[in-house]
Amino acid sequence: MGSFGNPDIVEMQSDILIIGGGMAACGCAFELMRWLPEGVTVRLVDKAAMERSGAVAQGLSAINTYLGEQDPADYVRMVSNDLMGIVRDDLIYDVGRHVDNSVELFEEWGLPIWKQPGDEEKTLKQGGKPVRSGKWQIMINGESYKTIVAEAAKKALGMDRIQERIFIVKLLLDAKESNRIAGAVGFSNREDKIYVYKASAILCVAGGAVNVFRPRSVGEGMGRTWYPVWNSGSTYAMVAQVGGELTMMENRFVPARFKDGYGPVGAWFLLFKAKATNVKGEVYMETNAEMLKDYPPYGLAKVPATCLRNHLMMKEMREGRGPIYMRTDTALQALAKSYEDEFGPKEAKKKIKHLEAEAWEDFLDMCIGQAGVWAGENIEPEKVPSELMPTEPYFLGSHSGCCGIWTTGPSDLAPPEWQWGDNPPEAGKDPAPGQKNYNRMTTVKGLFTAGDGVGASGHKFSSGSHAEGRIAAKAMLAWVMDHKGFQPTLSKTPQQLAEEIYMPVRNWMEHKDYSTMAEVNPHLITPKMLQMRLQKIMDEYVAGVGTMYVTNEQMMEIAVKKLTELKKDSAKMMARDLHELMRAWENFHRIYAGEAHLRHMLFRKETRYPGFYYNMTYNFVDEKNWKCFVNSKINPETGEWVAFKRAHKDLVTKP
Ligand code: SFD
Ligand code: AMP
Repeated sequence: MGSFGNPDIVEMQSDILIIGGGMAACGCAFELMRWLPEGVTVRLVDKAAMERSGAVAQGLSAINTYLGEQDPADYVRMVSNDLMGIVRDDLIYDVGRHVDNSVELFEEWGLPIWKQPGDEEKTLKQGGKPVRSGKWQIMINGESYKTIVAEAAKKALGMDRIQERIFIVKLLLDAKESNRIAGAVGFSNREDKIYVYKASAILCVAGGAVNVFRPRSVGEGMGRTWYPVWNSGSTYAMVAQVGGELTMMENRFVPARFKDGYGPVGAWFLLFKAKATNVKGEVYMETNAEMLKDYPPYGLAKVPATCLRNHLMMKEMREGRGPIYMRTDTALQALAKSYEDEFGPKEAKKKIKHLEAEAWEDFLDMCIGQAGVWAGENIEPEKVPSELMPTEPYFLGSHSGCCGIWTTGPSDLAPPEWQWGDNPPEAGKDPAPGQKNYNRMTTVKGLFTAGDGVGASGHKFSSGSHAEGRIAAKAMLAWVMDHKGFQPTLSKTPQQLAEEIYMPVRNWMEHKDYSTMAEVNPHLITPKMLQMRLQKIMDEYVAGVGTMYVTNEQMMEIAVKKLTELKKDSAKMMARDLHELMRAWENFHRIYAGEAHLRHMLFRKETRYPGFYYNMTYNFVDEKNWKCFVNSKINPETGEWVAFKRAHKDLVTKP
């Protein structure tokens, strides 16, 4: 039996390894088991418990991608516009044409999906019409959404193929074949055990990155953020460290959210038709509409891009016309009046009660903290408005952001430069022609991703991430079948890997008696302190909330220097128990994700996403020179980063 500081080492091998247990992982697991050929082995490893892990842990109240009768090409147009034109149409179209089937499965597995009057008894598959909150979004009773989706994945895989509460620390390249994935290594956060995995194909789907920037809620509300605190950039960091090409890491998502509780706004804007106003009651989307003309065509679209909606809101805050309010009161009152006019007072009363319940349920389903704020502050949303606030930045590739990893696209849609197999492209070069393509493979052979992992293709949300996991599953099976003879070889022994992982534990054991307090010890840094230092740098120099999302080239150069020092000092991080060991490794991942973001921001000489961040050295959109992907890559041997452009291509005609 292992003990703290002296863990057991367990070696495991499977053809396929899934890292993560979120929406993409569950989709992949489910799809793999539909096709799994005899003799092919699979393993899924999640740092938490699949039933409540990842971004959908709390549940959701809407599924934001369900196309129904709409054309996937229109979906591509919407996503492209929302992300200021620089996206991969092939990847988005691919999600669009597959996503509905995942939603239909969720319903089959027990997820209640709201239906229009008269269609309550019909499933989506039977032609039941969903209640749409917006053009692409449908309403659900989704408190148990993740539980339902995870149950189906667990049932498909069987628990003997699943390991929970194991944090993957790094991916491992093959010792014999260059740029070829061979395995991963992690540790249990419950037992003194290190796990060394070998595999022929790996899906790295550990979600986006939260807590890289200083959150608005600090001491009093530490841990309160909008995106899931548990996702710490592992996807981007681990893939980058083995040389996988990243794309659009300069993109971030700064959602406008209900202040302090981080309650999402979509249902309020789209379903309840609420307006957001400044302190004078002016609708800034109307009074500041002129500003959109600076950003054609994205600003002049019917629905201006998410960052531009922020851009108009932030002007009000900067010029002292805050707070910004979501007018829940006038929206609910207007709906109540329309019920009275249509149904008369008695029937209307019932409907209004139901409406108010829905307003609360929107938060109770996916952001309980916001319902807590309303209750704690005696807010009755039908009577008073609630404050909105732009949050700290997050990195994600599945919601209204598009940072992530550069992958292949579907063979029938992607142009040749976005397809590869055994001979992935080098930095800035095109892949060799005529290769068999494997959809959603990164530029590392055998390494795949999906969901928040795939860059330049946002607005997949929960359903699209699940569908993308399924897409990757099929390609991974093809990869495994086509590389049957592959025997992964690791360049380090399991003992060497274990020593690397337990470094923070060794630090603690060696130096703990130097002082009486862990926080005051020149040899040690607690993960909590290191995280705060990272967040301070990112906040103050890389356009966090502290500077109202503003930075410039000189400030970012300072951040590069500070991050370099931080990285050196991170070798002193300590861990007093397994939980703290996980916190330490989360920070190593956050640092890489933050550094990638910073390096991409420095490379892109324009402000492509006003409202998400402003680079005041180049505070404009430059369509001529910068309508291109910014990609980057680390040399896994030297650790050196390079950033470079890749050409953008529209596959779907845009207005
Ligand atoms: O309201 C490791 N999302 C919404 N999607 C919708 O469809 N509708 C909504 O209503 C949505 N909204 C919303 C959403 C998210 C959140 C947090 C809120 C509100 C409050 C977005 C989706 O949830 C999101 O797009 C998908 O979940 C992304 O899927 P995926 O698979 O890429 O990530 P994941 O589900 O978070 O899973 C990550 C997994 O990785 C594990 N993990 N495992 C091992 N080792 C490591 N080092 C690991 N690091 C992480 C995690 O435990 C998890 O299992 S609304 O705002 O619009
Ligand atoms: P959110 O609650 O902000 O995460 O948004 C949920 C969904 O609604 C996403 O698909 C958003 O793109 C969309 N959405 C949110 N606010 C607006 C808005 N003001 N106009 C159009 N779409 C929106």
